[in-house]
Amino acid sequence: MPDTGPRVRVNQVGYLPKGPKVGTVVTEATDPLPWELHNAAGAVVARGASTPRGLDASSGQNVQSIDFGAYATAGTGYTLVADGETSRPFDIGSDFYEKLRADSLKFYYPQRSGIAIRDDLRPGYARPAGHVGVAPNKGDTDVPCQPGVCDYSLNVAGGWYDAGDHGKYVVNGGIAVHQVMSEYERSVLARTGEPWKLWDNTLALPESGNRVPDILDEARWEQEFLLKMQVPAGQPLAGMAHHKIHDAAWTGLPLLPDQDPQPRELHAPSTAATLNLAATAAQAARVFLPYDPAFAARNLKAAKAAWAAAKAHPAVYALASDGTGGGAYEDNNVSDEFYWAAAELYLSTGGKEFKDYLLASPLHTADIWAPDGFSWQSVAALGRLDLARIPNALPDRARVRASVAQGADRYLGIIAASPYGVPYAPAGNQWAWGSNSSILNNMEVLATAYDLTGAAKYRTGVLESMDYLLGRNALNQSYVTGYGEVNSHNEHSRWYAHELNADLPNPPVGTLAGGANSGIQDPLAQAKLAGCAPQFCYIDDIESYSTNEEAINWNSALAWVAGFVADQDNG
Ligand code: 9MR
Repeated sequence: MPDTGPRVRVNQVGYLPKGPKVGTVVTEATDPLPWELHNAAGAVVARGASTPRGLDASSGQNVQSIDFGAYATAGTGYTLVADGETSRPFDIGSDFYEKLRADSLKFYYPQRSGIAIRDDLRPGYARPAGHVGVAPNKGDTDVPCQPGVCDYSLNVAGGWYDAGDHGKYVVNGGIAVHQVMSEYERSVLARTGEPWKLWDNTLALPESGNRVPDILDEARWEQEFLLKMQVPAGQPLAGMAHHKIHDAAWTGLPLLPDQDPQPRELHAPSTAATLNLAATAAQAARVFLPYDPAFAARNLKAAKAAWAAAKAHPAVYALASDGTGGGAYEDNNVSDEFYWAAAELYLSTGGKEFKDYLLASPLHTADIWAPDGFSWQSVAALGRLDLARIPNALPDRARVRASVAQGADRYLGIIAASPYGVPYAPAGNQWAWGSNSSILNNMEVLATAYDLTGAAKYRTGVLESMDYLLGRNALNQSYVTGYGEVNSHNEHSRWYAHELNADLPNPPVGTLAGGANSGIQDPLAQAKLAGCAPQFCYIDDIESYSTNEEAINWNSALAWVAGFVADQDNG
């Protein structure tokens, strides 16, 4: 067992003054325990008795919860005391969530491929452009297909590196850029949104000052890449999208992007990638329309071509076996990708074809709110959430909106049944690779239900769930770099490899670690964590790629939720 510090667990970053405040004490006691809230001077400012919650299956711990929500005075350096133990310190306030809104999005700029990272914009993170054709890189400006896949090459420079590797994968880029654009759309539309917080000059980007919201400048860097992955007109499978582009063989750590000597290869097109392109390009068409109508039109054209190509080739699957030199991102069920793409195309065009497709799809009325959340492989919820959130003329829109609240009610039930209060209940208690993103994606459903209904229980559910990610958990640590007294900061990455080379930085503040993963698929985790209860299947070591990587689709979930939470400081 690792040393996890004091047995009283809190959100080590902080609690909103007008939000729920829950702590957790790990204890043998089964009767309620007295607790005290101390301010920074050590004075007792609140007290009460804890609530026994019983044995937590995700940690193997007996726990009790401490509700100090009635205390609402902003300040720093609070601690919670119970059972002879004092928690790590925390704040009551909201500034930290405003900072997290920006930091979780600032993560993307130094994740960019094809551009030098400027030190004036990210002090300590400057590095040369990766994969622009300068030796030893083979470059992404002229990438051939894998042998036998096609006989052309494409300029696919740019985009975001997927994670701690140098690969670029359309399905994972798809969900990530969608969630970033969706954070923007939510903020503009939501009752409690503060869209100006995402406006120009908010993220310190090369594009800042161009009168376009910085969040959209960042999204565009990825969307331009996704467009480049489309099979050109005149070629076999024209209109489809190549599934991915990455190294021919896996590389080791550390390795800066510009130092990667591996040949780069385009992998075969897939229906899943094609529909990710259709969905994100359709979304980009409406999101960018006020800022750059030509870019919007280019996206709409690509989206329609991708949709037609997917209809013509509906079952071209990416295989699990294609995992040499990069992730497989396999998927052999694309009904959910069709549904999501149809939803985005309908929302941007109002077209009858897309409306008819949606209304005929079994997924349109199915219960799609899985206890383990949506993911890059399972995207029906992305369509449903947008059909609920974004104004449209669907005849059953009221039912669509109600279905989001039904999903959110399921996640509230999961929180209530979880002694730590985590909105995540994977089958067989097997926590997945990237579980932190699954938790955040369920929080996005809760948050959307709050935006749609105004029912306080959903807001409470989101805010209490945030505690798990920021320290109220079995390991007593925050999973966001730079947030919380003890936080993940050695995430697996080839260039944030400070643990291996002191000249390199740790990941930037606001980087989310993948999180507890029952599968522990990497050798380091297998050596150190064998037999772990789910919450203990995590180690903040750069070698543990299956529990501790950083990734664009995980930070997009964090950013989306951080934006929502930052908007809640008004009440
Ligand atoms: O996030 C992906 C997870 O759902 C899969 O189970 C796992 C194994 O296939 O791959 C994860 O994605 C990784 C990708 O394959 C390569 N780049 C890093 C990604 C995050 O670990």
